Amino acid sequence: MMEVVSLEQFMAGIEKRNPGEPEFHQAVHEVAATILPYIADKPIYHDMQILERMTEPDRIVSFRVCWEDDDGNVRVNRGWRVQFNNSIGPYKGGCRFHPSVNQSVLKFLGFEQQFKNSLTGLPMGGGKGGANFNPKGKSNNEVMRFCQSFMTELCRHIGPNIDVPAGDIGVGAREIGYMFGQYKRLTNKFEGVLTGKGLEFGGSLIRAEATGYGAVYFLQCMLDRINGSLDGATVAISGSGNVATFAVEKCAQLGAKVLTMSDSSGYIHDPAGIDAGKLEWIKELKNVRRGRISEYAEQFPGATFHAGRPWAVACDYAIPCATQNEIDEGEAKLLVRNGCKGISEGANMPTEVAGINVFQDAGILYGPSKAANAGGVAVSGMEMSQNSVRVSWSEEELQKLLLETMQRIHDRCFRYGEGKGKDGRCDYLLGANIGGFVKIADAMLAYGVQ
Ligand code: NDP
Ligand code: 2IT
Repeated sequence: MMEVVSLEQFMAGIEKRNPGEPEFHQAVHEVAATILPYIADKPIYHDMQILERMTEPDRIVSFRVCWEDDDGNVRVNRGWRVQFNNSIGPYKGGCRFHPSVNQSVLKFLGFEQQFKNSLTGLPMGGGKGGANFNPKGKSNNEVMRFCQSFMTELCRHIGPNIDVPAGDIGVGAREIGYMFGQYKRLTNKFEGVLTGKGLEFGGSLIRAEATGYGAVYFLQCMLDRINGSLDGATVAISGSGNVATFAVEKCAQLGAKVLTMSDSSGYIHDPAGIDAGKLEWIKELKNVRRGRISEYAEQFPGATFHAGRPWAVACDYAIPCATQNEIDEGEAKLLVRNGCKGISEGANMPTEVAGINVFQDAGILYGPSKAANAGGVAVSGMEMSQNSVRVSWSEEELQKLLLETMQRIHDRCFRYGEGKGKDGRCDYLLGANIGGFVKIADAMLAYGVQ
């Protein structure tokens, strides 16, 4: 019989084996704090060291990415693919290109991805990749050369039944196109090795919309249980990339007034609300001109631009959609004090641990990222299915599937989290962690010791 370890003992081991990786420690801590009590009376999981195995990636590949900039200078970046766990399907998860990318960030993202993918109910394992490349200010040709060099190494580690990367911060339709083209050229295979592809070459309708729409659907599911509604509510959103844009779109469609969006330079506050027309302008700004959100305040009278993050703006609901640790304890307190009644996390791990505690102690709705933003990877899973059988599903079918998937994820979180939160409310974080854990753990048990 293996000894049952305390959270402190478990985390001491994690920190010792993974020095200098604070984001990874944070993600594991959040999961272990809920899973260790859950498995306390289930000795099979201890005896088979399931949580210990789930916190150790199957493998990490790191490689040099060398490319030439427009002035002919040779540039060197580092790329990674963290293949975390393929117990319930091929490794699946996005690629991030951002100067802050390092092994700790990709390990936290790959670790979270296992649980998220499990929650979708689809056969996908967990992985994540990326590079410390900064796409900002780079020409199209520079981005193309970087993507081709990145894929030249990555292609030997991926495949439609092995590992299927997709987009994340700094990786959108343009980058996926360059990478898919290079994979096809190197392998002479046209196959579903990436998701988020263009519609002309095997992409799925609504993949671009899926994460943002899904995060709003998750909030709506939580609200439905308590007879709340987004109609007429005010919403603060951070980010102005893929996830944020479509979260704003869905909120506006459901009758909410979105007050804010942001980027790494600051946020805009529009008391009149960001409607569909203004959002079209933002899509053009971001996707075509690749401009900054501050330009919004110059374009639309009444809107203002401010340094920092948007959480001081009073709102009924907040949907963080930029990056990890973008809501700290003080900002969480500010949100609650200003009347915020619920959070749905579009970004991955956007709230610091102390901030989560504030939301939970206040008894407001808290939809954790691994459940709330799973709509994106769920539609990626649908893209994989369409590629396998060489068909394209209709937009209507996919919209219905996305909504049903988010409802199913919500219900699974509710099943495990019901009555476990403050004053008998649902603890969605605990529900998401346990709901994601069980399927992977039971698959691992079936495989024996490996
Ligand atoms: P994009 O690159 O499209 O947009 C990212 C946005 O967040 C930009 O506005 C960017 O501003 C801002 N941002 C990024 N890093 C920082 C930072 N360190 N500080 C402040 N702002 C920052 O990425 P996505 O919209 O795809 O991803 C956003 C979040 O959603 C990430 O956490 C990602 O992991 C998560 N996610 C994405 C999914 C997807 O399908 N794309 C699926 C599930 C989760 P700037 O332009 O100034 O850098
Ligand atoms: O964090 C995520 O879920 C993503 N970036 C999307 C992953 C995917 O494979 O679509």
